[in-house]
Amino acid sequence: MSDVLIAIMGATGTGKSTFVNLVSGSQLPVGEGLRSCTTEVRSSQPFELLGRQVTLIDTPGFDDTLKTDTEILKLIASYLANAYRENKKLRGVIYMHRISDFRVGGISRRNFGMFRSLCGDNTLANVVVVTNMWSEVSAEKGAARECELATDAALFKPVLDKGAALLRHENTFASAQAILGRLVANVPLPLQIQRELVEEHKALEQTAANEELKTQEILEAQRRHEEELQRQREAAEAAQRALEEQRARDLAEAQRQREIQEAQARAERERVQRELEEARRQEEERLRQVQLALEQEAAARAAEEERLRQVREQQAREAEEQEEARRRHQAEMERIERERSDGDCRIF
Ligand SMILES: Nc1nc2c(ncn2[C@@H]2O[C@H](COP(=O)(O)OP(=O)(O)OP(=O)(O)O)[C@@H](O)[C@H]2O)c(=O)[nH]1
Ligand SMILES: [Mg+2]
Repeated sequence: MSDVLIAIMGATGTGKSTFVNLVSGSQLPVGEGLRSCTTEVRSSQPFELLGRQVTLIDTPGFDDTLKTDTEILKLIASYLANAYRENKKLRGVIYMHRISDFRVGGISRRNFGMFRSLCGDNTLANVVVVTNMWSEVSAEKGAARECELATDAALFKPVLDKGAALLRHENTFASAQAILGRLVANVPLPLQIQRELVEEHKALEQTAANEELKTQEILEAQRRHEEELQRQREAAEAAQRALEEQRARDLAEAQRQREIQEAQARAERERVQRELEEARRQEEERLRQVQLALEQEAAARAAEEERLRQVREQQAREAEEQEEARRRHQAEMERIERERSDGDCRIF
């Protein structure tokens, strides 16, 4: 029988089953897609390490895609309670965390919260937080994140302060063995959930883990509610934006239409203006022509009057000359008459 029992916990897809298979030679199913893979608590085949028989307990992560958190808690809690009742005590608990996660999001935090409430504070000396997937990040980034994780009061700092260790898993057999080597010689300690269920005979609903689950569920409901509110806010903002964009487009279109109409009106005004100009110019030209004709007519009339005046003068002159000639002729005739009369007298 194994004398060393070590549980592996952590969020789904963090490499728990891979770790178990690597070091124990088991063939537990390993996930490939995004779906959770391990949905039951499974034991590895026992293997020898440092002269001891070791069995690893692979657990499903909370936030499983197929099971609710309550179902997962029931599975893990009943497995651990049964093991404890059978006097199979845990010498260690490993919490797996991907160093490649660039953000420790809600799922990781919830899983770690559940992990803490399952373990309690008194067993933290037997806990190792294992970071893996180091091949997925640069050494500098990984080291910086490791430092952040170790000093984050909402994450690993409290457990490290209370005796837990933080170790790197290099995804090699030797690395896995080295991690387990830190745990195999531990004094077995009951986890909080085991004490509560077995020693204190609490119902699962009365345990700290269940309490944590409820808190997490409330937080999750709040988060979803806030997400929904945010979604609605964003939808309202998007609708408002769309409305404003439409209004801006309508305004721009109205402005464009106004400009077109103004341009048409301006062109029409200019056309009328040009026609008026042309008509005025033609009228002026016509008037000028009329004026010219009148002037020419006046000039012709003046010339005619001048000609008539000259004719009249000529006629007057001729009349005068004729009168003069007549008078001279008459004077001549009178003279001749007088001379003849005078002659006649002398004859007598
Ligand atoms: N690069 C790298 N990949 C790993 C490592 N460990 C596990 N993986 C990969 O991560 C994926 C998930 O591994 P699993 O062992 O199924 O993870 P799990 O924690 O058991 O997941 P669940 O059973 O769903 O809770 C698989 O594709 C593994 O090949 C590691 O150390 N480095
Ligand atoms: Mg698994």
